[in-house]
Order: sequence, then structure tokens, then C-alpha cells
Amino acid sequence: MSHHYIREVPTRFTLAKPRHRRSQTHSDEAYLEHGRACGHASFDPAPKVSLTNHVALRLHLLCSSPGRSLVFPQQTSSSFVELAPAQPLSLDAFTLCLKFATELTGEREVILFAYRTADFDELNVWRELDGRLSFYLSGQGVLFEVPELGPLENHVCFTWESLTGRATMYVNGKSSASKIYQRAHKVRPGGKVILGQDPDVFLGDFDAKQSFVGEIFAVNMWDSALHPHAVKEVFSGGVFSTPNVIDWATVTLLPTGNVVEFQ
Ligand SMILES: [Ca+2]
Repeated sequence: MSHHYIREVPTRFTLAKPRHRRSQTHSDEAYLEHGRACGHASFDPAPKVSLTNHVALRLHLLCSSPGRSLVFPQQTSSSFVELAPAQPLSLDAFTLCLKFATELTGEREVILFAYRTADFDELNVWRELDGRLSFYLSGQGVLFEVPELGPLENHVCFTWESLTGRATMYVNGKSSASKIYQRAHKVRPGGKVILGQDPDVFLGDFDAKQSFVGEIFAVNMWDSALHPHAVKEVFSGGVFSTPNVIDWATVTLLPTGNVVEFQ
């Protein structure tokens, strides 16, 4: 867990009131944990020079393979990647971010993220036929107009909270107008998170014409609706806080079929 100390270091702006001071001991522990986690063969367990949090953060970014990505090279009804979240998706709020690039054009649904339990699409994210972005929580979805995204990388985030129903989309750090959606709803645990396909039954019944083709990465999820400033920070490459549901840096990926993982 010391690893998390590193990722909580604010890098691009200063918090008015630091939540707590991190002692040098924490810093060193984090460094040690970092080395173990990265499997550095030549890792020195007793660094002579105390590391600042800044240095530790840089090390972490190197270790966490910021280039980690998944390439789905062709349209299929069989290739997908299952993600193993850090905690069950029992959620009354979330922030879900991901980056993707695809050359799919025209009227083509594209699944960007799917979390399904036995009977429900608990949380599915789409690029719709008409190019809008959307997510669905067990029923009708909430759709957002976006400028045409084009084939190059885009960073997309969605935030939602049950209490108010506030649903907001962000594309490349810019937010939509918030909408009110599924107030008092709850995302239920017990399902599977997958990338690449839309399951119409539990982990099956895929439709090639809804599949993802292209590259997808930086899939991160928090169990709260992050403040807009925090989402902008995530977009700009800073590390606001550890994604505690899905952390792309560490999440286990279980690929099936024709999908290639890069580190
Ligand atoms: Ca489907």
C-alpha cells in the first residue's frame, strides 16, 4: 500500500491544506515498495540518498508503464479483455476515465467499457451510432453531444453520483453540461468488467458490429465523483489520487482472442 503514498502526491498544483505531511520514512517505504512491485533485479533496498516524494513519483511513473495499452487490431465477436478491479463495483458514485483511438467511422456503435452482471448492463460506455458518447446504468442511457472525435487519441471521463443523479462527461479535460440521471440508483457488484465487446449475456453473445477496434488505455476508475478540477488534473497527466476501483497501472488484464497488450 505504500505505493499509494506516491500516487497521491500532488504534482501540478499545491493543496491549500496538505492532508497530512508525509515523513521521509513514508517516502523511503514507498520507494522500497516501488522497487519490489517493479521487480527491479538490481533494486537497492537501502538507498543512501533519501528520496523526495517528487523523485519517488517520477520513479513510479517509470515503473507503472505509462505506455501500457491494448490494441484490438480487427473487428471480431470474440476478442476481449477482462479486468480484475481492486474492489467489487458496488457503487453509488464513480468516475471512469479512459483513453482511446479508433479509425472506426460512420454509423457504427463502439463499446468502450462494459460492466455486466448476470441480468443487467450495470455500466456500459458507448460511442453511439450518431457519434455521441453515453453510458448506461441498467436501462436507458444518458447521452452527451460531442464534437467529432476523429481518429486520434481522446481522453474521456464520466462522473456520476446517486445522491443527486449528477452525470457529467469530460472530453480532453473539458466538461459537458451536467445531466440528471438515475438518481438513487446503485451499481451492483458481482459482474465482469470487459473491454472490446458488449456482452448481451454474462460474458457472451457479442456482436462484432459493436466491438472496439483500435487502441485503448489509461482505464481508471474511482468510487466517487471527482471534482472537475481533479478530472482536469487526471487529463493533464497529473496524479490526483489513486484510482481505487480500477488502477490502470496495476490492474490485472485477462485477454481472450486477438488483442495485444503493450507495456
Ligand atoms: Ca450487444
